[in-house]
Amino acid sequence: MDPAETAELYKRLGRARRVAVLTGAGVSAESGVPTFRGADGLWRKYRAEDLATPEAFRRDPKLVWEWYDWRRQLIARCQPNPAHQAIAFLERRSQDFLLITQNVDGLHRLAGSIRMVELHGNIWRVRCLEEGKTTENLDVPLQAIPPRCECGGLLRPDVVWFGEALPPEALQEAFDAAESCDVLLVVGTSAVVQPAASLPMVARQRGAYVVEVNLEPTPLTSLANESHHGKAAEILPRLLAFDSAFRNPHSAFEGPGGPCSP
Ligand code: BJW
Repeated sequence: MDPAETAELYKRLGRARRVAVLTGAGVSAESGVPTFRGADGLWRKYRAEDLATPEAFRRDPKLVWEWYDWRRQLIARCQPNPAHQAIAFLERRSQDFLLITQNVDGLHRLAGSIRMVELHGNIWRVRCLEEGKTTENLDVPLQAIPPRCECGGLLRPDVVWFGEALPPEALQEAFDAAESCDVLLVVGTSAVVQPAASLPMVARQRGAYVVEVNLEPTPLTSLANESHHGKAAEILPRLLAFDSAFRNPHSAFEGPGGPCSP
């Protein structure tokens, strides 16, 4: 990690009024949640159009639910990792903060993040196709596949599939944050799925300092002010001085820009 870049991020965070973080599947990789793309990604074993589209669900709801039931069982065994914890720490250290996640696993909330929007929904919620009502469902494994609502209607996972609109309020909040933040951290996303992939571009155009953390280069890398390549669970705690802040809780962001909170 380049010390000059770390110092610059520290300075920016110290001065920032608004901080935003965009996360993708890579932030949960070290918790044991598979990513979508890449060598071990879900899309290597499964075809996205067979499982993550409304057409796939209409064609074969049982098949789609079996996949989600398998993923829910896997995620239920996972815990937040130091990357999730460092982001929750950054929220507590920031005046105005928004976490924008594409992940559906719920691990950010378990790590203590509060101010967040889930752009692609949440795997622990279901939606009734008859009533449109959304409810929490934590059954692991599911009691029946496909699960049904009390009204008899078919339930679907409350996630966003390809070709579907994102939750409008969450999307608006995400774009507002991208347009107005001083610093945007982009962690563990391939930055190819729209509209989330546009958020770093918007932030950069509006003058934000954009920092990427990813195992490998992405389409965002050339545009970001800083790119750090490696595991998020190792890089983020160091980058945000989360580990040293545990030893000295007053140290974080007291860099050249002064302490973060007034
Ligand atoms: C690590 C790491 C470690 C690993 N540390 N890093 C052409 C142009 C523009 C748009 C389109 C287009 N063609 C089609 C579209 C639209 C489409 C789209 O963007 N497609 C692209 C693939 C081309 N988008 C949509 O359809 C969206 N809706 C939409 O556009 O609606 C329009 C509309 C408006 C009004 C009415 C109706 C419609 C919806 C997108 C929904 C995406 N859904 C999914 C599934 C969610 C549910 C579920 O989980 O089952 O969301 S797909 C999947 O991709 C999931 C993710 O959230 C999303 C993004 O993936 P992510 O998080 O980036 O993961 P990966 O695996 O891609 O990357 C992981 C990264 O981590 C890698 O870079 C690794 O290197 C890194 N990494 N380990 C750090 N330890």
